[in-house]
Amino acid sequence: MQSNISLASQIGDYKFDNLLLNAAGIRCATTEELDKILDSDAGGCVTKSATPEPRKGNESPRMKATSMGCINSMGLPNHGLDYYLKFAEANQGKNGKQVILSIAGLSIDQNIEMLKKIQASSFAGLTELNLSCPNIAGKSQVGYDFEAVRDVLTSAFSFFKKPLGLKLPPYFDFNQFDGIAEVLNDFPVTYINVINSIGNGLVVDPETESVVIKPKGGFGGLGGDYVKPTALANVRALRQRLRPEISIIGTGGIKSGKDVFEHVLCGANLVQIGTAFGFDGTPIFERISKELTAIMEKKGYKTLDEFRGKLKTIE
Ligand code: HRO
Repeated sequence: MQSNISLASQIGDYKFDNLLLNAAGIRCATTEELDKILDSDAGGCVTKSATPEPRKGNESPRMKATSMGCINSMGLPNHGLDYYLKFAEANQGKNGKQVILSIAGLSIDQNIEMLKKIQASSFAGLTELNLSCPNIAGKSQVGYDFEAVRDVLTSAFSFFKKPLGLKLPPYFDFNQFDGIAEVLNDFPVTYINVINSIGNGLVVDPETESVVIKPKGGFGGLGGDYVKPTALANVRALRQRLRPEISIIGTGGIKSGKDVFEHVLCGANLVQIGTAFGFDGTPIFERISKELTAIMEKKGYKTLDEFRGKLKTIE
């Protein structure tokens, strides 16, 4: 039976037939993996965050699945900006699907250098500037330093005229929600993506009496069930504080249609799936689409707009 329920959404001028995307970093480092996502039910794909040159990343073991999700300290292994930019130029808009190009320089200068290259290229899609990688030893997450965020955006928007999104770390205090929103509202940011993994968690194996990943003494970014309430809080708190023109991608703890429904209720325009996509691969996009459609059907919703941001509070 043909459903009259739509999972279509939009960010800026960019239309997505389905609000589900992969999260940067999971099964998206090669063109083969990216092609697979574009061939699935996802509304588009996001590339592994790129650095100016290819990187091998941190030493293994650098990712460990747990019963509640995963911990990683990959350290930005990637094929370098040229590789992903070429893919993005060739595939953006193909079959009505968007390619989001993710970049994560190790300094402001590297980010500006990459944005200049993207500005000069034929790529006309969305670029996602990752200001929240928790796994580079000796580098703190730019997203926690609001003056540094202001500096990078001031430099970027002095020449970058294409649509720009920002991948942000999780915030935990109302002062942080207020502080980052105040900065972002001063710039023509197209969207934000919240949240990156919760940085510097520690998983302990009591059998071996050891940490489970090698880099940084075992500290790494948490994803999966651990992070959903924090992700929902960030989507909600920032939706309440950002200019309405700034869209929000909700990322964190999504493994079912119910999880997507909750992210949209908090205000997400699109959502990205990381840990669970790592576990299940591309069939997850069809399964979650069906689950979300069933929830909407039961509740009598035909579009995401009918419930987006409409989370109720208790009087
Ligand atoms: O590559 C990584 O270690 C990594 C990145 Cl860039 C990121 O943004 N988030 C994460 O959990 N891992």
